[in-house]
Amino acid sequence: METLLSKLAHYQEVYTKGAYQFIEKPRLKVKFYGKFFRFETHQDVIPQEQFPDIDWVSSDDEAQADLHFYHEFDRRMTLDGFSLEVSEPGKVVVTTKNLRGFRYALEAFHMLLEFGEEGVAYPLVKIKHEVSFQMRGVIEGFYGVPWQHSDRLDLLHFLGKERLNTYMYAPKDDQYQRKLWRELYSDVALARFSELLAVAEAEHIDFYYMISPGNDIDYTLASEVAVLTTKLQQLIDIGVRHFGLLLDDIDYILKGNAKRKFSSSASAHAFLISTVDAFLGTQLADYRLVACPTEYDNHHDSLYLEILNRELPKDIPLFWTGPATLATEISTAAIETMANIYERPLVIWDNVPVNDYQKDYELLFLSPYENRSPKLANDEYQVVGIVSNPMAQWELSKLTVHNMSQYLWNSPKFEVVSAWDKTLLEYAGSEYYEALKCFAKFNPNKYTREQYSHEQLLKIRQKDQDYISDELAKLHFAGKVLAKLPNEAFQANCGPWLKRIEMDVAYWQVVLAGNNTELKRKAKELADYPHRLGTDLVQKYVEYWQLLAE
Ligand code: LTM
Repeated sequence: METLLSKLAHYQEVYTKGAYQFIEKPRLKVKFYGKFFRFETHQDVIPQEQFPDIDWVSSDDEAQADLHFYHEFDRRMTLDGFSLEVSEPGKVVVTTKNLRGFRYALEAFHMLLEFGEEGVAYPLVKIKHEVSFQMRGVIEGFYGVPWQHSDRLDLLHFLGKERLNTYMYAPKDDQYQRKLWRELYSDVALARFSELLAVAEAEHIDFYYMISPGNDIDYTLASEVAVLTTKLQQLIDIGVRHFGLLLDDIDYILKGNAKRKFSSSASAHAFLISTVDAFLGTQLADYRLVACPTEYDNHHDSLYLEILNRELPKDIPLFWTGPATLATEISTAAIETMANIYERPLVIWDNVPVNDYQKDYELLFLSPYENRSPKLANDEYQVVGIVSNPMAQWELSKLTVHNMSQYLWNSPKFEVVSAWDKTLLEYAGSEYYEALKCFAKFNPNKYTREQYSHEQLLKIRQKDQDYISDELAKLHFAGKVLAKLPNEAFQANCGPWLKRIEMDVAYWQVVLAGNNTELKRKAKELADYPHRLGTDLVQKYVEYWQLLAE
């Protein structure tokens, strides 16, 4: 009973007395009744590889089924939610509003089945889950070298596994996305997009193509709009149905003709977004457009937001990053204020764990998804969803994104401390868990938590060298353990920081030895090394005691 309930703990409603049904067969024969759409068969909706021990059948003459499995449609359910009932032996009923919800129900069903030597057992149980946020995922929206194609493929599988449903392609330094937005993609680039789209579809992920023409588009010229829509047409032609128009980080002071034609930059932006929306409407029966305003991180009203909101169709969602670009927190009070200003669906572009600002690329941000109100999902705020903008190091970003996925799945039940421990354990396995926990502690996200604990600062002030030696010894050991973690992508991402640990440990020995010339030489060597630990105890100690000034 305990294990069943703990296995199902991430679902909102679970009802069971613990009664089990047992079938003395090594394989199950399950008859599928697809009532969700006409002619639905198990081949349409069930990935066979997920259930190697089940023979699914849907034809009428297969009477000898061990289980009868019904899939039904219910329009009142929430998107991606499901209910699963095994209320009588031999009968499973899954009800959903969409196929993604069905996929999640299948996962739950899979968890229920216990295959053993003697046969298969399953409990009588009722499960119901409503996902907190409709849109859940990642925006590749950072400055710097964009991810590799292989990273993106890996990301799409990861999102599917994490029950996330959105990937937004918006790398600031894909020249064709921003600086050279007018240029068309080559056939090779389009083939890559097609491959991403195919994987996204298989994983039930919405693939968004985002474009950023705001730096130099002339809002007054029909020819400019035509260039933009021709570019979008390329993506439409290969099957993209979700788009974004990004007007962040641009100079929005109107110039020349635009100044005469539009009363404000907000009007120009509303015009462009509406025009793109209308264009998509002429090309696609079913599409989605989201837009990023230039003022995306307000914690107050503004003339820009007032005009944009007034002139833009109400159903187009706008991005908000929280009350700061790199938001320490997104509180209930903050969303309440901005929901009243946006007065439309909004998508939170959450700049965690991104490390592209100023010299943040020298750091890793390995922190939980924290300081986000559990009430962001409340209907009255119209938050459609949240997308995380990760680090250039995709593999290491998985930690925060995995943690975030738990919040997005069930925000009222999200407990950050236990969820983070679980995240680290699931990622690293028990052998590497402690090491990863220690390493992560030394690489906090400086926007959501302090880099030094109160205790660490106190010990430095007390000149407690033993404390620092102990802390460094733990980190050093953790680094050595992690260097053996069998994951190539992890090693590639982490390598430079594991080396930095070695350098810091050697530096500390020089500090302890008190050799001033060597100290200066080492300090220079470290300053030139482009990777740092956020919690840099040695550096803090050297600064506090002004050892380099002597
Ligand atoms: O946050 C937004 C909307 N735009 C940019 C991002 O592209 C960038 O990654 C983050 C973090 O530096 N800041 C921005 O302003």
